[in-house]
Amino acid sequence: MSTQLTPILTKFWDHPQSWTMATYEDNGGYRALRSALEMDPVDLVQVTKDSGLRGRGGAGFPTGMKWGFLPPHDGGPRYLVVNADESEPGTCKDIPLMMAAPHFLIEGSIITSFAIGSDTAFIYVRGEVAHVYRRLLRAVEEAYAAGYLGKDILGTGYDLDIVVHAGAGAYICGEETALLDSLEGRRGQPRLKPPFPAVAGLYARPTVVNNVESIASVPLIVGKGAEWFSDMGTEKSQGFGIFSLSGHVKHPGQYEAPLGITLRELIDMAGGMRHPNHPLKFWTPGGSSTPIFTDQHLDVPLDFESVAAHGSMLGTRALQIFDDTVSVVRAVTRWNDFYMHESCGKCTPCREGTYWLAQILHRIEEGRGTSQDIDMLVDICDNILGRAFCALGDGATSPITSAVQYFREEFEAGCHTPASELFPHAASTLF
Ligand code: L3W
Repeated sequence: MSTQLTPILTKFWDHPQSWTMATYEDNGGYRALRSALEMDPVDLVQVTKDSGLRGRGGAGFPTGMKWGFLPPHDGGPRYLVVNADESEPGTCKDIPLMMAAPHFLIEGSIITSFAIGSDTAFIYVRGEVAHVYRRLLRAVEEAYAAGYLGKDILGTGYDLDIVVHAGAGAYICGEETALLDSLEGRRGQPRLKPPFPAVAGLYARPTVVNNVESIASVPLIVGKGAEWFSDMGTEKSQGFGIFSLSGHVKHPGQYEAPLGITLRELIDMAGGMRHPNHPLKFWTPGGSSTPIFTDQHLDVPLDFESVAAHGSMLGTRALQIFDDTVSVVRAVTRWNDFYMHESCGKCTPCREGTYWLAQILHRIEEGRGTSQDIDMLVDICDNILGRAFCALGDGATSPITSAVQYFREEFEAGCHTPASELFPHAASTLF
């Protein structure tokens, strides 16, 4: 397996006009669309299955299989909905991708819509990122003007409209069914599954919901072939992905590489740790909703299976890197504050649980913890895990239980010493 950086989706991000149709076409853009529109949609689904592409939004569900779950066409509407509500703490790949090269997503959306027999696609983008919304609107306009969208695309008789929709900035709307509720004009709250969106999604019609990076990868797979993609990565986690490195490395940013690369290799590519005297202490493999890792995990291949085998999740490949100036208690407390704030309130374990966790975590962070607090923290997490309505509740517990597992002594110190005294140099930097 190659462990080199593999600039594919990120290949021309440095170009001064990288987001324009002209730059995209100069780099081979919209050629795959021409081939795709000549193919049988069933074969397009098969190519995607054969490539091994798995959802890049966190869960890693096989993309082609998801498309294949749509029931046979009954003549009524069916939809593609792109989840562009990137908001998992530390995740910063879809927003830069949409800013730097939005036409990957537009071309991928057209090919996917054709493959699943949809004539309307929605891109649901975070409301806070108005610049991304504007960039997508412009890219969609360009695609209409070039005849890639609208009626009779490229003379093939296929019609497609893309609607770019700005959400109102709620983390829960990254959960696919809450996103659909929000798109329908309701308060975004998760729906019971099943039925999965593939069967009853937007307006109760068959709907494919995919992440931005998944859909942006489709033109490359169609253009270069399933084997080109499946030759990269590992046996079960094929292809490449964008890894977002943030925190205490010299050059934080997006690094695109085959799945299976290790954090050690990525840190080298990012110029090493920020300060030579401050080594890596802990990190998240897939955003703050995944159990944390430590320096023992530097050589774990970053693919779905290997990360899971070590007790965490590849998630969104949001690698937040913390050196030894950081209090793990403080980091976990901030993450939990985020989940408490973002809990939609629909289910009790998440709504009340994150609030209870906040009370205890703040006590420990401030050096006022009690001897029962750590056990109570773990007990509340155990009672949220698997009992919340959606993944937000489970995600909130992951960093806490893993932090107690690896750094229990820091939580114990919080029974008498505030984190600000234990880690005096961290307050003015990250956490
Ligand atoms: C039809 C079946 N479809 C599963 C579909 C399902 C969905 C996909 C994956 O959570 C994770 C979460 C976060 N028939 C199906 C089926 N599907 N069985 O497959 O489903 P699921 O439930 O495994 O995952 P999910 O609910 O999509 C995503 C984690 O990702 N995460 C990411 C968070 C990122 C954000 C953001 O930035 N906005 O939220 C980080 O780790 O914790 O575990 O499409 O319909 N039988």
